[in-house]
Amino acid sequence: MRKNFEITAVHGREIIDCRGYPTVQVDVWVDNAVLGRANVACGRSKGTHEAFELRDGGKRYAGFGVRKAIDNVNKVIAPEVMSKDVRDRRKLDKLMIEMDGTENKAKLGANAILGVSLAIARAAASSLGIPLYKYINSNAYILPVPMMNLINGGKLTSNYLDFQEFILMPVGAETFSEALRITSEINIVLRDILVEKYGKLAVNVGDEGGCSPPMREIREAMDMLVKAVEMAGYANKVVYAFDIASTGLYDKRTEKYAVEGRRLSREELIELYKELVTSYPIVSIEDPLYEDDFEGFATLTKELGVQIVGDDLFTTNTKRLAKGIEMKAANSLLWKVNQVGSLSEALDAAALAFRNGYSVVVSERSGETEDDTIADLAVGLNAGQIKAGAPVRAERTCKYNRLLQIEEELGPVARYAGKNFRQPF
Ligand code: 2PG
Ligand code: MG
Repeated sequence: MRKNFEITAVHGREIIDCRGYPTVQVDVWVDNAVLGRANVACGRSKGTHEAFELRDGGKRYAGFGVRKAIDNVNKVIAPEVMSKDVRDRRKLDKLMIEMDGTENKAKLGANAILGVSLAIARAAASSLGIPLYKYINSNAYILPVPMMNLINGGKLTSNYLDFQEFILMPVGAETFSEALRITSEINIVLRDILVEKYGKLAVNVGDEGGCSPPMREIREAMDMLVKAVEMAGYANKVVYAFDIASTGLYDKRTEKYAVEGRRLSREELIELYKELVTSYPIVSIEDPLYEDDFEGFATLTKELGVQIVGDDLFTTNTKRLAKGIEMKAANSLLWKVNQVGSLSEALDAAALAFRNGYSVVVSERSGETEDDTIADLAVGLNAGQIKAGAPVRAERTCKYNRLLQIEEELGPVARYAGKNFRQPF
């Protein structure tokens, strides 16, 4: 049993993410012997209300460098955190938040603070000799349903599909490993039928590893997905979801959404969702409306009767989530640690969601790295759902592969959320 939990070094470095943009990596050492390392992911279709990501500007890396954030880690945060007890995770997060002093972490950068926050959590778990998911929650046992973005559109790729993510959820599997196998098998079939119908360019993939076929129509994408599912023999095990990322489709001036070459009002868009939900077994829709339209979200949540997930709407921020709960806007929180910029605040947002009957979807960013932390966090929260892209490309598969390890490690205790994904415990 370790006796010394003192932080003996904190070191940040600039690395690149899966899109080749720089991001922050932080090493936290405990007792000169135990390392906790974490990378910060980056979004592309970001919410306006996310915490501030500090970038350098200038010529280097086309302005996206993170040397200033790294300096903040090494020269500002490190001296304050050094010699502290790594198990005081919450206290250390609070210290960094206070050092920053701004509402949105604009001074030190959310990317700097989060890098340290996650590395501390990892270092604490390792120095206690337990996996991260157990460190987050000693009663962690639920393996999440993977929300697999098999067809990419919107800002995540360069085709003409307006909706950002066409997602498959293998809720009928018995275990996580079966869920992963089912989705991979479907993805293999999907690639084949896309090539057959649209030619080989159709299986170029978007940022999250999903195919990016040259389609325009939502129903065309859905029909291909459904066909692949049927051909693979899993029609009774799979349901569907969308991330619309609709803020990217919204024109504030005209208050209309650009969808399939039309300009739709909020009401017309809600009608479209109703038709789609009737035509396909769609159980979840993320960001169906513009990020500040709490009222519209409330109407839609009442009328649609499926899981409505707030991503840009809430930005993992307890204040925005509390407003949503108050107004009954959405019924699910998309949970992204870098939207708020510290693990403690993100955990508070998840707790608030659960307390109020909102489900929680742990999510990657489109700009991920080989870091698999969110897999542990999803199990740690017993969240029941994880969104980590298609089951291809290492920055996606590392999360799914880590979940396989966790499932094995938990053994008979593990339970796959399956059809209970909205209320897994
Ligand atoms: C989203 C995500 C991740 P980004 O909109 O949910 O799927 O994209 O990280 O670009 O915000
Ligand atoms: Mg989203």
